[in-house]
Amino acid sequence: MAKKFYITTPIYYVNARPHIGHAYTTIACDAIARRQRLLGSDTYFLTGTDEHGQKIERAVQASGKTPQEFADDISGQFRALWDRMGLTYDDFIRTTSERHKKGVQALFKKIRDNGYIYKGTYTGQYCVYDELYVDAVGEGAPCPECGRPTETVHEENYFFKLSAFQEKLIALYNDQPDFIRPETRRNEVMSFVRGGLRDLSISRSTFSWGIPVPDDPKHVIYVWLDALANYITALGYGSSDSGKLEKYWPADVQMIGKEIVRFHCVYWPAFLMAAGLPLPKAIVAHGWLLFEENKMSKSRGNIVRAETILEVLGADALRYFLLREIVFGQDGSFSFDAVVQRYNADLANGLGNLASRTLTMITRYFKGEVPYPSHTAAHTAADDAIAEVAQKTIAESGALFDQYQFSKALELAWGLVAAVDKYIVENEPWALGEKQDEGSRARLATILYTSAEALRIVTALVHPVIPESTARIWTQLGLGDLRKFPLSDLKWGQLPLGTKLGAIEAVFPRADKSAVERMQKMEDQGRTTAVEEAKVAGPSAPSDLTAAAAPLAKAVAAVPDGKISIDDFAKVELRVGQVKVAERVKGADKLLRLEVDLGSEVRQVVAGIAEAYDPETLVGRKVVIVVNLAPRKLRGLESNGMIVAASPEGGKPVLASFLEDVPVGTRLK
Ligand code: ME8
Repeated sequence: MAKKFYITTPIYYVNARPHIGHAYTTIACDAIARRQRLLGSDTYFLTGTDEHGQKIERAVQASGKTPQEFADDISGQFRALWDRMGLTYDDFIRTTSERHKKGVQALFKKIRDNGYIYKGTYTGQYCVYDELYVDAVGEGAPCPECGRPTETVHEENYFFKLSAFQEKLIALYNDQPDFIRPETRRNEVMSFVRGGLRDLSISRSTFSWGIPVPDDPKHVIYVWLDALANYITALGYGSSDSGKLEKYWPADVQMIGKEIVRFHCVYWPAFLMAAGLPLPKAIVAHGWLLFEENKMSKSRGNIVRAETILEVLGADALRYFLLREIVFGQDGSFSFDAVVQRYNADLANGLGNLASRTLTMITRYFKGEVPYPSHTAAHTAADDAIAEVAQKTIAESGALFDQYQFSKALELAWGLVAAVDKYIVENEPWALGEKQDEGSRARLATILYTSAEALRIVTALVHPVIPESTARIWTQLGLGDLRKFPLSDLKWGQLPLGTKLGAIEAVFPRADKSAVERMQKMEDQGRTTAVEEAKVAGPSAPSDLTAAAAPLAKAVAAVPDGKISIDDFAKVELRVGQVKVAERVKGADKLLRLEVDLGSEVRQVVAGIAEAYDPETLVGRKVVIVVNLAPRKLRGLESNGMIVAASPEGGKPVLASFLEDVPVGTRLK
């Protein structure tokens, strides 16, 4: 019977549209799932969206939609993007689906019946951004995880006896050293748990966008218990059909970003233990995609959308870049330049060129049929060397891939591409092609067979990473459907002699210089959609002092005598904000990047005030923000709101401020 293999991504929040950070995790899981299928495993790949909680409820408030309409829209966008990219998930779970709600309630009941849930009172700080109870003191105290202001929660809650699991968790980490990967994350978790675990509040009663607690619907279940349960509710936990659960649970790999390690490596196994369920085999945490040195995130507003790269270079280019360029587990930078460079060097000039020159020569010299290699006189040590490199690559590249070392695995595969390129250059098949004597023909046949066989091997090996283009090369090799190829049997010498090649076409057309520019432009122009996105994400978007003010002036100056109506003025939403973070923007003398607390959210605003104010002097200061301006990007940073200042002719801007104290978030009218 085939070995089963169950892999999951985190389920993504629907407070904003997907960006390449989400694509990164999902692509990595897709590549692993594809490899497992080729190796013959009965594979199940799950992804989905996380749709409840206070963070989503707040995001919805600005949208004029119901929470469900809102969630339907964004969840649909995630799914549509994954489909457009050809990701091979087997199921897409939504936490607002009935099957999930039932499963979560069943899990809650099970844990309660097992004696691990009790009622108590919680007073403390809550970070809505992280949906996390934190150790901090006082309203607005910064969250120790993300630095955003926390809110004081005083509620009667249900509590989970997390403290009862401290020793069991330590034993788990010791007994299963591979439970948390990589090692650095494991060490962090160990020291967190050793530091002591307090019981966890697992219900909320001050808002309603969640799954009701069974038998006590005034409370909704804490969003992380709700969300984590997806990994089993998708398999039918809590339903009458538990076939998939029995077959696939426990998960073989649960892939996450490093910021949600605690939820997956502490809370999740504790919930499972409390419910008497088996634990996943491995939680694998990768690093962050950075853009201009910061974590790419919707709240920072420095995201890049996957669609931009798909449009210009295709899905395989994005997949290859992310898995080749970033050392898995570490943070890695994204730039359009780097994507285009990788694409041209490794795909267009590397694999693409090897495929086209090999297949074109077979067509020209052997009427498009794979030639018979010589085993005697026309055979040389150089041919054997290629076969050896190929065999070694099969063994080593696969092992590296299975250890999540995608970058090294691909580097090795491209080592084979380079070896064959060199082999072709040194053996000059084009010169032999001019000759008709038997010896030359036999040598030419051997060289082209060797090249085609190496091409076949590298194509099969990297198929999980670049599925679309390798499937096309495979068809050009005359080999049919690559998805059905049994990868575990891959070895040198399987290319059937005399195979008729398919139609030959370039798989990776070279990207010209304008590719970078086009992608950058598309990102900057994505502003119409970004308006919605920023409203949704809560934090972040537009302003350089003067540039951002222009569209505003245009919008309100419509009345003939130059006056505007009170209704026009009311369109401009001005609020009191407090600067939490202020820093200079690299390479821009006039700009400061600010994070401004508006009471209900923290916004990123980029403002042209660097020549008038030192960033340090602004932290803690109350300012006036135009809240409802369309977001825009300045120096790659999204600015979401405009800071109000007097701008004397030829002088420096002076920030609007108050003589009396005013609460953060107050509207000016
Ligand atoms: O945390 N670099 O959802 P989320 C790399 N709903 N990966 C990134 C990334 C970046 N810059 N940005 C996002 C949640 N990701 C919860 C999860 S699971 C039961 C609930 C990826 O929408 C990465 O996988 O904030 C990260 O962990 C995840 O998206 C967070 O997505």
